[in-house]
Amino acid sequence: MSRILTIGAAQLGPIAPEESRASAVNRMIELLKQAGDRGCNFVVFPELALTTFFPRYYEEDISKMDRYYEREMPGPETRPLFEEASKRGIGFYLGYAELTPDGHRYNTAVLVDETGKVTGKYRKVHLPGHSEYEGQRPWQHLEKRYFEPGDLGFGVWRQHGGIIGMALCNDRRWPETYRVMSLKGAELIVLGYNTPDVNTSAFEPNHLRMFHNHLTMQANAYMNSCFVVGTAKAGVEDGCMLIGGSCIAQPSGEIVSLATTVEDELITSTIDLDLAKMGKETVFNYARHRRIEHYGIIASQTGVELPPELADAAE
Ligand code: CDT
Repeated sequence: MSRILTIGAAQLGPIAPEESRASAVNRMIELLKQAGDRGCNFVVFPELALTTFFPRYYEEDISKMDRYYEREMPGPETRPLFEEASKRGIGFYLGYAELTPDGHRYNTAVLVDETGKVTGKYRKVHLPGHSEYEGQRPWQHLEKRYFEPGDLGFGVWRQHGGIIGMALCNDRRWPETYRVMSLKGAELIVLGYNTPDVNTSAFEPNHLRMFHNHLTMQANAYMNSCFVVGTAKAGVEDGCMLIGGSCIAQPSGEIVSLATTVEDELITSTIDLDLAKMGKETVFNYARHRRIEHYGIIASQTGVELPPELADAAE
C-alpha cells in the first residue's frame, strides 16, 4: 500500500450554542467535498466538532447537558458525514462528546477508514480545567465536570498504509501522550482542539497561546519522529475567542501547512510516511538510545516530590 497520503485538517469556525447537528454536519460535508476535490485520503476534524464547546457553561445537573452528547457513532445525525466520506473514499478523525449506554461521559474521538467503518476510538486522557463553578472566570472550562478521564489509553491503528495514533486538545501539551504512541510505532498522530485565546486561570500574554499550540506539536513531531496534524475549532464562539492555527507538522518539526483564518477552512499536505523512518532509525532509535533505568518516576509519580536530600535541606 502506498505510504504517500494527502492529509487534510478541516478546521471549523465557531459553532453557536443553538446550532443544530445537521448544520455542523453539513459544514463538515462541505469541507469533505473540498478534500475530495483536492485528492485527500484522510481528514482530521476538531475536538467536540458537532457542538459548541459546552464545557464553558455551568450546569448543576449534568444530565441537563445530555443534548450535547452522542449516544452512538455514527447516529442518525452524523451518518450523512460517514456516507459522504465513504462515497469519496476518505478516512477521517472526528471528535465528539460520548454518552455511553451505562451513563459514562467522555471527550472522545473516532478513527474511520475509507469505507466509513469506525476502526478506532480514543477517550481524552488529560482533561484540563475544573469541575465546579469558578466565579472569577469570564467563562468556565468544566471538562473535569462533564467528562471522566479516558479509560482506553493511547492506542494506535494500522490504517492508510501507516500507524496512526489519536489525541485530543490538552493531550498535545504532554510529552507522555506522544511518547507512548510512538513507542507503539505511531507515524502519524492526529488531534483536534478547542483552545480559548485567553488563559482564565492566570495572566498569560495572548500570543503565547498560539506559540504553545505550535511549539508542543512541532517539538513532539520532531522528538517522536512522526507527523502531527492538529485541527482547531476556531473563532468567536458565544463570546469566547478560540485560536485557529490548524497545522500539519512533519517529523523534522516543521509546519508544512497552516490555516490562515478562524473559519471553516481546509488545509492539506501530501506527505510520505517514510519520512518518519529517518528519525526513528537514527537520533530517536529508541531501542538503541533510551535509558529506561532512569525514567521510572515518569510512570510511578504524578506530582513533584523533592528527593530526600533536597527535602531535608528545606527544613
Ligand atoms: N479543550 C482543551 O483541552 N482546551 C485546553 C484549554 C486549556 S485552558 C483550561 C487546551 O489545552 O488547549
